[in-house]
Amino acid sequence: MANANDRTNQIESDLSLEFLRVVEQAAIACAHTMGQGNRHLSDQAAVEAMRREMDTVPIDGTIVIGEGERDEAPMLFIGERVGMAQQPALAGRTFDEVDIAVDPLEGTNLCATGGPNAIAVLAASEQGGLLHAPDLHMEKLVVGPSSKHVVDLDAPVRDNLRAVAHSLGRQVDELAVVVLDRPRHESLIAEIRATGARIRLIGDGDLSAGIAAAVAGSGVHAVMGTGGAPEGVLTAAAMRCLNGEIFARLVVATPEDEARCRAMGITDFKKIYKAADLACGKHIIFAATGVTDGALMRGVRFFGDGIRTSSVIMQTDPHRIRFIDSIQVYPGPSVKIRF
Ligand code: VTB
Repeated sequence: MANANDRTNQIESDLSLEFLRVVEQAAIACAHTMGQGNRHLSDQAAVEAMRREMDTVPIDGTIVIGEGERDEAPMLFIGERVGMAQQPALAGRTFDEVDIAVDPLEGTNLCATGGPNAIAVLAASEQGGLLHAPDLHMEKLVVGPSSKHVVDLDAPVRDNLRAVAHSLGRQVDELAVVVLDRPRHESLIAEIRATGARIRLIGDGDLSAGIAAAVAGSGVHAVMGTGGAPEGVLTAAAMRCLNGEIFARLVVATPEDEARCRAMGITDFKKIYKAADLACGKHIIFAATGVTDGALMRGVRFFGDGIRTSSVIMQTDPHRIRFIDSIQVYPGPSVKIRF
């Protein structure tokens, strides 16, 4: 007979596939808007599709990182309850309580312009397993498994890059560091350039870049600089699965920022968080589908006979990473599928 642990694993492994279709549907919906130049339209398409699909997942879910607080966002707002437990017809049935962090379209501008690395993404854990982070900026340093014990958020850039290069058995000028292209990173970029390391400046999407940094062979060795805190929590969930690391500190600049932190239970504004702090859950699931082509996942392809998506599903328990290539086939007798 299955013991309690087996049962949890069973539930989780089933759920990871349920979450796969949630991110697939979000990606497909917004991919239809690729290049239309309307980031709000792209985002809305992803949010609506994700919300709809989420309610068919057998969970009692709560959004802990979402599209903003209730009055700002009509759907997938922080605190919103999602999942099959919300269906009146199923009242009385019990479902696992799951906390969920979503970014239905990470890289709205990337999708709107057809740029690379837009993804639909979510992370889930047992209750309390994901930090309720306010939508502030966050300083971040993301590295893969080989480099996670040799870097420090407060160390000079030069020291960190030397350490990363050494841990990867290469020269500093053989590294590729991803940095968001923002005026606030002017001095960071100058410091990285001074070391000779190569830089890939990106318009958006430090989450995709963070995932890539933790996967050998992706061509990304570190992500540096300040991005969004919600993306930081999602990155942390991915790091828990990939054995990489994120070092992160909230940017709390004003009394209003402080108040927003306090409202979420955060009182230590200087704390350097690691993946296990931002995503402390025992059971973490991370699911992402490519919207546009990226380092790890291809974008959504519409090919006449169906729709092809490329996704990654990762979980901590059982510890498993799956790269998934799905084809949704249109009805018809002469449909052709290619390998
Ligand atoms: C980054 C980036 C995101 O927000 O986190 C960024 O990775 C941070 O905010 O794709 P700023 O735009 O203020 O720099 C995004 O661009 C959008 O969520």
